[in-house]
Amino acid sequence: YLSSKTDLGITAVAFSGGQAKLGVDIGPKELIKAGLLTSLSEDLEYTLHWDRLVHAYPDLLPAHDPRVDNMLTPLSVSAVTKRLSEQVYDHAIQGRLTLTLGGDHSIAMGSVFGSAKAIHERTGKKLGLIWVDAHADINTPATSGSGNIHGMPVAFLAGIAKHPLFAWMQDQVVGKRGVIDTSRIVYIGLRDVDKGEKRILREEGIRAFSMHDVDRHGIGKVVDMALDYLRDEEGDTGPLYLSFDVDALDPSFAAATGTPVRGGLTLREGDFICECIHETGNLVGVDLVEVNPVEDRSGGAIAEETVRNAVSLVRCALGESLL
Ligand code: B3U
Ligand code: MN
Ligand code: MN
Repeated sequence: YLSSKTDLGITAVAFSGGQAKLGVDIGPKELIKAGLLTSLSEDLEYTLHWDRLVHAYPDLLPAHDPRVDNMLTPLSVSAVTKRLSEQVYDHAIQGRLTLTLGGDHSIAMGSVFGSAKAIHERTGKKLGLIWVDAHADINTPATSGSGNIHGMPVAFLAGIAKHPLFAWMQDQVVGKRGVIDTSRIVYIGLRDVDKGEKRILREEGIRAFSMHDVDRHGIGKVVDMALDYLRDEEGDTGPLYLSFDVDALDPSFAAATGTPVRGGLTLREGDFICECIHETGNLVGVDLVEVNPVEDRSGGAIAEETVRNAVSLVRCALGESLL
């Protein structure tokens, strides 16, 4: 589904407006400082297409951005994700693999939208979305307890949630309802899912592998089941998008994040998921989000560890472990 296996389109997004804690906006800078991009070009031999900017989109952020229908800072989130969707689209329409560094998880509304649109135009195929996270991020504005939009991106992408402020997401409908069909979403790592979200998952019949499933079956079986679920009769998964929230990892591996939840994936389990998705040869886009270096009261060691592990996840998704 890509025009080359080595062209990588990178977008770095310094955005924290999908939730309330400052610091997640410096995630991309820290990932880059830790050598992520040099290792992708030097070790993994990708040709990087990067504007060398970490986008904060100051021109898009309104001075006044009050709560609307229970959504916090909706104007900022909508404007930034719309712009990001265009940036990712511009990479993806040229057949590049895309990598988007966040930022909080609301940015996936833009990155996944841009990728899904480009892939559909290029190949006629619908994107499969693998969402690795402690949380389901499928609240609607009505079900959300926090009002934080980083808890809602899947609902908007699937068209379960719709809102006039996010009308741009309905401009070009690739799927039946939203840009991603609910039948092409699969979760891994869930362990902190709100009551309203559980109801949505059940009603929509969305495939989700919780930490309970990881314990029961082991990560190998879970990843097999997740990929099998997306396969067609010929065994093809179709184009795959990996949206990885670093809080899917256990806090012992990734505590520098806004909402750490105990009982998560080990680093190896996280890396393994990424490796298996790479192995399919069908990966077209990756997000790595919710690294918050400020969420560290240890003087830096925890943030450094989280950043290092996040770098490992991305490297594994991009082929690090191939011999
Ligand atoms: N489900 C809660 C909490 C949450 C979602 N995503 C994160 N936290 N990182 C919410 O606010 O929607
Ligand atoms: Mn998330
Ligand atoms: Mn999360």
